[in-house]
Amino acid sequence: MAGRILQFLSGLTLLLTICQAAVIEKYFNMTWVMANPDGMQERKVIGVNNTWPLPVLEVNKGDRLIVHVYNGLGDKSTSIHWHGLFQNSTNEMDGPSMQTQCPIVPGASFTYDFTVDQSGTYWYHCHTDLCYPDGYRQMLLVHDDDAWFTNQYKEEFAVTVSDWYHNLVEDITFISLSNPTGAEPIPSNFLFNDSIANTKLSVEPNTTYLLRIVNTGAFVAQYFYIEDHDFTIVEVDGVFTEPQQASLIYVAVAQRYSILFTTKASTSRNYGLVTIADQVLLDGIPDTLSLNQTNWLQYNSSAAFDPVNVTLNVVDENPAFDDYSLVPYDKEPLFANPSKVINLTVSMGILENGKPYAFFNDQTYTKPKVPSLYTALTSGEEATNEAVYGDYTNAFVLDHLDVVEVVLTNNDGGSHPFHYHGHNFQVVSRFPSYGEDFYSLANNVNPQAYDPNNHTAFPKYPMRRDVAVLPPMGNLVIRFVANNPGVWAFHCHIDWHMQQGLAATFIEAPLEMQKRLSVPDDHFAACKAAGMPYAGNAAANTKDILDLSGQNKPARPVPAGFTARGIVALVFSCVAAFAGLAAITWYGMAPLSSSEQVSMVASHLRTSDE
Ligand SMILES: *[C@@H]1O[C@H](CO)[C@@H](O)[C@H](O)[C@H]1NC(C)=O
Ligand SMILES: *[C@@H]1O[C@H](CO)[C@@H](O)[C@H](O)[C@H]1NC(C)=O
Ligand SMILES: *[C@@H]1O[C@H](CO)[C@@H](O)[C@H](O)[C@H]1NC(C)=O
Ligand SMILES: *[C@@H]1O[C@H](CO)[C@@H](O)[C@H](O)[C@H]1NC(C)=O
Ligand SMILES: *[C@@H]1O[C@H](CO)[C@@H](O)[C@H](O)[C@H]1NC(C)=O
Ligand SMILES: *[C@@H]1O[C@H](CO)[C@@H](O)[C@H](O)[C@H]1NC(C)=O
Ligand SMILES: *[C@@H]1O[C@H](CO)[C@@H](O)[C@H](O)[C@H]1NC(C)=O
Ligand SMILES: *[C@@H]1O[C@H](CO)[C@@H](O)[C@H](O)[C@H]1NC(C)=O
Ligand SMILES: *[C@@H]1O[C@H](CO)[C@@H](O)[C@H](O)[C@H]1NC(C)=O
Ligand SMILES: *[C@@H]1O[C@H](CO)[C@@H](O)[C@H](O)[C@H]1NC(C)=O
Ligand SMILES: [Cu+2]
Repeated sequence: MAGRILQFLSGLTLLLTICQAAVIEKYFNMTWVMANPDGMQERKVIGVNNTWPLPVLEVNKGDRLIVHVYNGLGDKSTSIHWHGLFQNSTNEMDGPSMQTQCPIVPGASFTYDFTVDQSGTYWYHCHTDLCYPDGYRQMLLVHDDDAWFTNQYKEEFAVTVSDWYHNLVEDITFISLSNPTGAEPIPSNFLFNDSIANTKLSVEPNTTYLLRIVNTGAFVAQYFYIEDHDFTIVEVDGVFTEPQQASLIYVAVAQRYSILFTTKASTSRNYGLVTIADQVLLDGIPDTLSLNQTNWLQYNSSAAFDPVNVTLNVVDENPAFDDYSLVPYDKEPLFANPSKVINLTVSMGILENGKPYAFFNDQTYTKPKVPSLYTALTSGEEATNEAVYGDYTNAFVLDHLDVVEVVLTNNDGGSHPFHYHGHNFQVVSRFPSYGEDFYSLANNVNPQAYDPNNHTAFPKYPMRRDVAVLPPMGNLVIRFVANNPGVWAFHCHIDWHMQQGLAATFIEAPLEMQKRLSVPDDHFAACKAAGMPYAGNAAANTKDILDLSGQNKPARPVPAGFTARGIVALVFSCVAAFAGLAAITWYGMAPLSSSEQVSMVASHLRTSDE
């Protein structure tokens, strides 16, 4: 009897929880506004309703979020990705243009409408070409009273860290003849919560707080520590973890951490919240760019707020905590015996047009004419045939409930933070690991490939997250279960690299998608407004679904007999001859002011030519 009453009560609680779920409805008019977050240069940024930073979205687990987007920009297309949210049964709300929707062109509208059935720290950002570096990104926090650490802190804080450019993305020379080495644009600055040396977390002594940290940058990872305070990691990328002590973390772009920290007994002074940009990612560091920033834990408003004297030793003597050793709180066991293995080798290089691109297995991602989701929904039985998604979209079809293993091998001397939409994944192997050896292979000639028959033991309960970093010239092995029918982007989260084509499309259970998903009419209206087809294969052919003629193609590969390096040299000497000032024209056509930029380009040239 008691058992039955309990059962009844828990049923009632469930019912109440469902009934309590709120509907949070927002109207976003995307507009250009002026902002000057670092106090060094006012610039145009993308705001909502003429306001920037964008609104922080806060919901409770189970809530329904509806965001009506109007593109009031006039000159730029847009879309919103809800980073880390699974969009289980609502794939059409995921946001990446040409994968799950058409771009929202100026003057068009689009409604995102979905239920948030996860908890933790997320963010939202534009996912149409290069657009989030122009300020179009913000936190999305999902509160959950059932989180295991809910009762362990008094108050919570949430902050973003990010790189910042003083120029609009259109005004930054990147995929260009004048940048054949693909040198990523050096940020103008680094922001802490969209500001500089301006954030003070007001704390009481002897008290525990929760701090959420989101890297909303386009490129650069950052180290983070609190002066003289250790802390406890309790969440990564929306996955609650077993408590893990740490003193320094490495937060790649798009990654999130929640930490608990306990304040000291004394209020005699304030302590620094220190961020240090990972300089290894930068091809050069202009004198004007400070890699480190201090913000503060404010114990005492009358005491000094001194910048922390950061030395590089902080990072060298204290390798950042290796996220590979985290254990998810739910202790989900290793996904064993993959039924599908996808090998992806990452490389960077140029195509025949002399411009720099990025490749998975020598193929740069090129957008299809029809968003891949709409192809899956309109191709009938042929939706399971990879061919219909086109030859240049890096499309992989997964069976429903496949245990998928993705083996990433890095044939590039830079690290890449990989993100998968619609899931989090287990990180089952990584070489070299975070910490001292992370960059040890960067100058290798050949990558260290993963050997499925000879690797360190897989963790019993592997760390799960939705962004993990592939080390330079190393490898990374992730696993997930294809339990979310939909079209999901898999890509490097360095926005510059994604624009260069470092992306793939995983098509999960297309026949299940046809049964479960439905696309609202306003999504098709957005295609009409954009003049884009929304049915048929990647070439928009609806009659002969296997005829891909007319599909979008990338530039051709460098012809046989020319090495990529030869082309680089050729282009370089053409540019040099043209301008007579090789070093200055090299990096870009944008005006260059400092000699640092010149020497940084020269050093990039050296490393890539060796
Ligand atoms: C934007 O402005 C519209 C119209 O005034 C308003 O209804 C809406 O709530 C505003 N949205 C935000 C996020 O402030
Ligand atoms: C969006 O904002 C712009 C600029 O303030 C305004 O002209 C336009 O009417 C707004 N559109 C909507 C649909 O709110
Ligand atoms: C960070 O900025 C957002 C708004 O941009 C604000 O809501 C939030 O309170 C700030 N965090 C802290 C700790 O000040
Ligand atoms: C903090 O805790 C310590 C020891 O528990 C106690 O001695 C001290 O008075 C507390 N300080 C404050 C400001 O509450
Ligand atoms: C706060 O700092 C001031 C200046 O250093 C100091 O005089 C004061 O005693 C401190 N207050 C407390 C409560 O610790
Ligand atoms: C910063 O630390 C370095 C190395 O420990 C030291 O040489 C230097 O004097 C310090 N600078 C300041 C302003 O404290
Ligand atoms: C931190 O920034 C200061 C000021 O720009 C600079 O002097 C120092 O070298 C930087 N430290 C590191 C580790 O980058
Ligand atoms: C992936 O690579 C491994 C190791 O080179 C190889 O044995 C396997 O056949 C490859 N699998 C696929 C599906 O390409
Ligand atoms: C397995 O890998 C280790 C470490 O890379 C290497 O030393 C060893 O020779 C390898 N064993 C075999 C049988 O390949
Ligand atoms: C999606 O929901 C189904 C149940 O409706 C569940 O089995 C599956 O695990 C979910 N997938 C994800 C990624 O949460
Ligand atoms: Cu990358």
